[in-house]
Amino acid sequence: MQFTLRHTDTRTEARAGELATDHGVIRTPIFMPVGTAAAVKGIFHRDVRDEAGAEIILANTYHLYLRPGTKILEEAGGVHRFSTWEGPMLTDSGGFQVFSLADCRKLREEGCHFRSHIDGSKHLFTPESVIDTERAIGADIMMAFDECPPGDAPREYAAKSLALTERWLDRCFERYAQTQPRYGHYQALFPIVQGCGYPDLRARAAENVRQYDADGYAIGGLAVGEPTEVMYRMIEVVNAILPADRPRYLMGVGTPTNILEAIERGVDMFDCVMPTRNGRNGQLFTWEGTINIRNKKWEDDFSPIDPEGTTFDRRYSKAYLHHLVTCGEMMAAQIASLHNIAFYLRLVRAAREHILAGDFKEWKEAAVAKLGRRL
Ligand code: PRF
Repeated sequence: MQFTLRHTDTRTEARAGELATDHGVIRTPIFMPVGTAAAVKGIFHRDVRDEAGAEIILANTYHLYLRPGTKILEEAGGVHRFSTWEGPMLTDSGGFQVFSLADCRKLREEGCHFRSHIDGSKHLFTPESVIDTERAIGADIMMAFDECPPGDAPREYAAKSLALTERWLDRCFERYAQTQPRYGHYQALFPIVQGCGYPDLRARAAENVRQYDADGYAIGGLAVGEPTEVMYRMIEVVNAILPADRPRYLMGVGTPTNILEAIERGVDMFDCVMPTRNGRNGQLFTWEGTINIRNKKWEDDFSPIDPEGTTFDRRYSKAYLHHLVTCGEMMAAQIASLHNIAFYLRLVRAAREHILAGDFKEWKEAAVAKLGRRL
């Protein structure tokens, strides 16, 4: 898996690159829409790709392991063929979902015992079993199995948890080396840096993952309740240590402002449920700030959802979308989700263009001044 840096900004750490996978090239910085169960909620693949311009989507090992299970995925010939998403895909390891969704978790040296949030059945995830499951799913990028402690974890817990994540990482890479991709395309394995809000633990964690000659590196354990300034500081600490010639992926982040701040600090890849989840609740992201389309003030605003949007964003008015939300029409959630995904992709695409043009810093400051407003 080849990562080529096209340009590194001279005044910030921002980078523009290209990550080549067997399912296509991803231009970075990139946002990856979340398709937990191998579907971006409420949006046809065609629209995720052609309308929103997504170049890679993310699916989840925890969810796909529980349903449909690896047997069906293997019979289908892997997740690309099963879902008909033809572009690059990434699977998160479930290390995060097990901790946020599953019931009755028991964390042990060997792995994590949990009960399914669907039917209460008992399961065990180990670093080895997660790699096997990710091989069976067949995404282009697999994530290592980690523990993600809460944002306010005390230092002692954070250090213990990081040590466990590091032992698990070693087992992940060992299993990775012993197994082969099943469906004829290459699968990368990205390690995940943990360490909560403690700069020395983060630095140690970044030094540790560097030892693996990975195709890319992820920063986890952020946007889990810590102050935003702590998150930005941790990104700086970690990115100063991660190899400059590999992509860096900040997991589960965040608002448009968070994404631009992280790009400025040298992050290349992002995923977040915010555009789809908040879209389903009627929140729309625009360059001028966020809109709550449920608000009565939009009932007679016939201007487009986003005048700077694609053909699709210009087609529907705020008043129409307000009406659909009020009536509980399914299309309201679909339009809002697609709009938000398209906006996030335009955001990272614009960041890339400004990095290449050399005026990223000024552009980012002006964008951030408006993005956080509530309209
Ligand atoms: N680990 C994994 N997935 C994640 C996270 C993590 O720490 C986060 C934290 N923001 C989101 N998704 N495996």
